[in-house]
Amino acid sequence: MPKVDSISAEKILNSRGDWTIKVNVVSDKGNQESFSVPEGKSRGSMEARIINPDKAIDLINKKIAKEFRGFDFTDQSRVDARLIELDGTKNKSNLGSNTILGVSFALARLAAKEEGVPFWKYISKLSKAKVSDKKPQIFANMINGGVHADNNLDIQEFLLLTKNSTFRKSVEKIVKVFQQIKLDLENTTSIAVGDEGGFAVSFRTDGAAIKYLHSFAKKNNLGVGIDAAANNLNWINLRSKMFYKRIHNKFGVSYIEDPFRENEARHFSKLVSKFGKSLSVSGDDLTVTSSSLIEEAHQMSAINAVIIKPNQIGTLTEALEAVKLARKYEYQIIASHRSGETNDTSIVDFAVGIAADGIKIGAPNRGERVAKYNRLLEIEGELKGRR
Ligand code: 2PG
Ligand code: MG
Repeated sequence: MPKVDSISAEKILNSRGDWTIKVNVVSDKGNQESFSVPEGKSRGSMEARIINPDKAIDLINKKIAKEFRGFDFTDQSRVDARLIELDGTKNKSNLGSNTILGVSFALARLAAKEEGVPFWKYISKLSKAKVSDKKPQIFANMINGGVHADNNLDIQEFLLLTKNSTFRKSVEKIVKVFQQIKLDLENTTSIAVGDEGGFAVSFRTDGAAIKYLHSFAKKNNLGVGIDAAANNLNWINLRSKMFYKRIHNKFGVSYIEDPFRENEARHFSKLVSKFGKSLSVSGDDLTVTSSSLIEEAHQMSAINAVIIKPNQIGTLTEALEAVKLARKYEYQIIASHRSGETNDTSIVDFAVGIAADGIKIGAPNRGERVAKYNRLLEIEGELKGRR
């Protein structure tokens, strides 16, 4: 059995220019892998706790490296159970979710390398998913607002959704439309982009931004969605409800993430019962990739779609458990990057490996997002045995 030879961590920058950690691992056979930890800005209060990167690095270099030396890292559930045990808290506040996720994913990547398979293939074995070059579809951020952009929009993300296309066709379409929008906006305003690469321009209203995207969606056979990220939205719920009804009926919006605050599950439920399958009501801050919170949401029929972000929960194994539960309830599953990213592309392999229905990787713009678009293209080649 291959064993851990060394684990070390270093401080690197993320896409916001904030410090994060990169975890490097080496096996006793001399194979090496690494993983760089992303960080969200609009976080749910129940997410596992991040700790200061300097402290995380210290813990990895001094404590975790020692604990894992000689450890068989090919059993991911044992790796993650050990990390959880070492932490000893419910919300990972002792070691920090960034510390734990860094080690969990770096060792999973190393196990894939040891087996000589791409990371998505390793994930698909763990999740028992049937991979294809049509899963995930891209939920592309075209316009950024809320806390991710310095404009007048309250809604955080305005998305275009590809439909039933291969990775290459999806990427090509999103890139084409992104360039069309850029050309169009350039005529009237200076172009700035938000944290996830979507245009950070101002519109008369949030509804006007959706109407604008809808015109491009119609011409290009794309869906329209939003992440309201309502924890940061200071609208009264009556206004939100009327707004969601209008954008669904008028502009065909078929995906709404976090339509209400994380403590307002009962309002989520009303949306689900009102629109049924025609609208994906998705939990992000509501469910934070936690099986117990997904279960709670299920008890209340609060969602029919769910965001999966491994760093919200802290280990690969727990993220896969959340996926399993979401599958059992037949939810639409959307794997997601964070707004603070690095060039690490593991989230794309994760999404392909669990055969997610969708993936959020921002716009085809900004290096850390482009890296993920390119990884999707690369994986299509690997799936077809061309690599
Ligand atoms: C979200 C995410 C990613 P953040 O709310 O879905 O798009 O943002 O990483 O800031 O939580
Ligand atoms: Mg969200």
